[in-house]
Amino acid sequence: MNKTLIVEIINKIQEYDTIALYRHVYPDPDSYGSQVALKNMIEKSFPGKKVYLMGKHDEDLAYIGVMDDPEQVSIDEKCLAILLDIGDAHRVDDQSFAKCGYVIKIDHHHPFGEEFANLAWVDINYPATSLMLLDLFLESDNRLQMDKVAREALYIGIVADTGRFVYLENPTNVFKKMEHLTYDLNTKPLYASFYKRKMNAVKFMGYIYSNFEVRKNGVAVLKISKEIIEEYGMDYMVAARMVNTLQDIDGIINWHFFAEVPSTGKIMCEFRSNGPRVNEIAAKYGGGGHFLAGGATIENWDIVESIIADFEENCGAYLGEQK
Ligand SMILES: [Mn+2]
Repeated sequence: MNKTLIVEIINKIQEYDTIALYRHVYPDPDSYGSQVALKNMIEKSFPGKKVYLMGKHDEDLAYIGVMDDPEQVSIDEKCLAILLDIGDAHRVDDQSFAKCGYVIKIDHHHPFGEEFANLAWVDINYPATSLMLLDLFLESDNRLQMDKVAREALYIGIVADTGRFVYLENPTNVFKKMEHLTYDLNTKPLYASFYKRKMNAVKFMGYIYSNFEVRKNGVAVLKISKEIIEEYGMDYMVAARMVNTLQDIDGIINWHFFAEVPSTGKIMCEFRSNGPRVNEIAAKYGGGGHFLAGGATIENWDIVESIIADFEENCGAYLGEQK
């Protein structure tokens, strides 16, 4: 938590009449929740400001909120851009942020490359950007208000990015703060929306369990061809995001998915680990992410085996250190 940055961020919000909130491509509940919650906070605290939710709308996340129609939005140097849950400039959904007069970034990803925001609050110790926004609120000395819309959005963002609190080493601090969100929420319908699964995705899960390969040094992989994506009626991105279907398998320390993008032939990669870091190998192939969860998009299948070899070597070194 950084009080000076929090004060500076709120000062900037106060200064601008038009504020555009951005997040990463392939949205998840944390990025959506951050956007929706911050919009609510700004509108409740500073009535009259125009706040836009930027990025392509995702129907599966509509229970959290709805993005603005890009046709109705005009971005120029009079706008303040706030980028939420984004490590790198190329991952911002809607590159119009570059036209804004000032750019703030609030994020918990491991940063790659040079900082491009005018003001950046980046802290990889936060398990979710939504939790950073809860701190922004709690440390605002009552300059920020929010209502149920924001509290639900932050709640589901934190639940999602912590894997329902499973990824935390110790949840005490998070639990203490959650009380500021949950005191009058009915979380049951939120979970119902969060957990709802599509029939074809459940059937595809059967494909995952039957077809993953176990490689050297505790590395499990699944290659998903465009034919398989078609057969199951899946979206390649949704398929790749189901990577954690393979977590918690005895003897597996890395589990990675490679999904072919039907329209381009590129391969979307998702890397997961319960020990050795994946982010350096992800960066080597043009990707990024967190220490234990990252991804990349690569040109074609030819590169996949060398990525797997890198992970096998990385896991081998890790296993050697554990002895
Ligand atoms: Mn996040």
